[in-house]
Amino acid sequence: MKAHDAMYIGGEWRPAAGPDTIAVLNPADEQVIAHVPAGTAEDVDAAVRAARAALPGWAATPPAERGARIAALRDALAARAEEIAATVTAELGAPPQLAAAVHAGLPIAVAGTYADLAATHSFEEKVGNSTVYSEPVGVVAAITPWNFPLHQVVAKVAPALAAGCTTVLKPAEDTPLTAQLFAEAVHEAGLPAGVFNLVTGLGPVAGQALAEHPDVDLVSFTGSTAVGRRIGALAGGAVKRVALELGGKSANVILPSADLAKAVSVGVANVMSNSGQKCSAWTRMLIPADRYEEAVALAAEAVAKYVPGERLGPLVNAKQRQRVRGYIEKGVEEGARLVAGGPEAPLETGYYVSPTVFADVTPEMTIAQEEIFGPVVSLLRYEDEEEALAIANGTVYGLAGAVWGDPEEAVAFARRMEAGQVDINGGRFNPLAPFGGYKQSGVGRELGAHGLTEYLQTKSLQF
Ligand code: TXE
Repeated sequence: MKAHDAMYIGGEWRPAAGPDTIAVLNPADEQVIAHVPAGTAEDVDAAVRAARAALPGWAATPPAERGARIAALRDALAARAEEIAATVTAELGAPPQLAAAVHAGLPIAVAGTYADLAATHSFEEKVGNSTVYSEPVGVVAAITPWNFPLHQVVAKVAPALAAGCTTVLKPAEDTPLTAQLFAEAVHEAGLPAGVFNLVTGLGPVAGQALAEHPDVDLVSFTGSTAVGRRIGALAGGAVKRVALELGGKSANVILPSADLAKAVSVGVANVMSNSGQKCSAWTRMLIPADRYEEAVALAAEAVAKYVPGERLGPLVNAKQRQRVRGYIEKGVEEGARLVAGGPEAPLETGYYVSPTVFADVTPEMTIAQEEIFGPVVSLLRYEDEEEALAIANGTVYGLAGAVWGDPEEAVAFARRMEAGQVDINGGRFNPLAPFGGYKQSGVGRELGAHGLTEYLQTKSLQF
């Protein structure tokens, strides 16, 4: 697989300060496909300096012109769509169809929304005798995970650029090749040198150095709750802005008035997609007690379609596979009923986990409380709506969810859920809708105008 043996800093590919490299593996066959440089604090510092130097010029560029550059970036990504999909398949293991439609297609659409928003957003408003200006926050550090290697990057970098900020990206160590392709697209789109910089490297080294860097004004992080807490504490201590997108344990609430067969099959598909490596996955299916066994049979039928190595890809690495298998074992230990799948590896090679369905899951079980991040769905029963709501809201998380049933009832229920984004009767992805968590799922919102606002600060002039 093609890889740059360098960092993208100040508009050019520069050799890393140190000699260390990171091996990139294909999780489907466990083979090393490339090496990329492991950045150090020195590389991070060079990248932050380049971003700082580029800030005044980019911040002063008229928003419509920033929008035109982002549109060129969108086009450069679109021209590479096939290469992006193939790279995501190689370093994440995503099945080709998913890689093309979601991993390449979705971020290209999101980049397009920010090309438009930069041009149309109102960066100046009159409030009584004041004029309020929305100005860029400054130098943005983006620290991203591996589960959606391009989307996570675009969801941070595109709004930051639209706002007039300059950026330093530290992508996940498992998926740096897609990030390098993004840097190529930035270069081709003709963004000014230093507006976007890429440092590949390990979280505790390059990521930590970036999060701690005194000349970074805002840290936008997506990843584990443990690291998110740490970054939040660092940012708080330094009084700098922070956006955190952390875990989830979303509820898929099937009301008595729902089309049960559809709700169950779409619900299962939602958790199997990307092998369950999705913070918004509807991992807890809430079913009316009198339809419970019917739903269990439907879920078993739906999950059988996800054949490992075909429609179901592997997990990203051995550590994640170990973690997910551990949760499946825990589910069995705590008394949940295994309806499909289990902890045994379905294939000899590759970090695959069997698509797994648990029935008789109760709200306090570990598998109903903690984020598993694998192809595992838990079926819970409820007696009435109040109980369903208590279960839905009964975790520390509050990222996403779904409600199925009569539209009015479903909306009324969704309004009582502690979650940042809820799909009604299946919903449809909207790249302009804000995405982010209530409670411990995070701080801030991504996508659309709300996502843009994260990267702006306001100044008011009184007359
Ligand atoms: O995440 P990490 P991991 C959850 C999911 C998963 C678990 C562990 O439950 O099973 O987290 O995944 C960088 N300072 N999510 O271990 O370590 C790291 O290099 C600064 C949910 O892969 O949090 C990478 O770029 N940065 C999730 C990024 O943080 C540090 C997506 C995420 O890695 C750092 C991924 C440090 N000290 C995992 N340590 C979601 N919300 O979508 C690591 N990093």
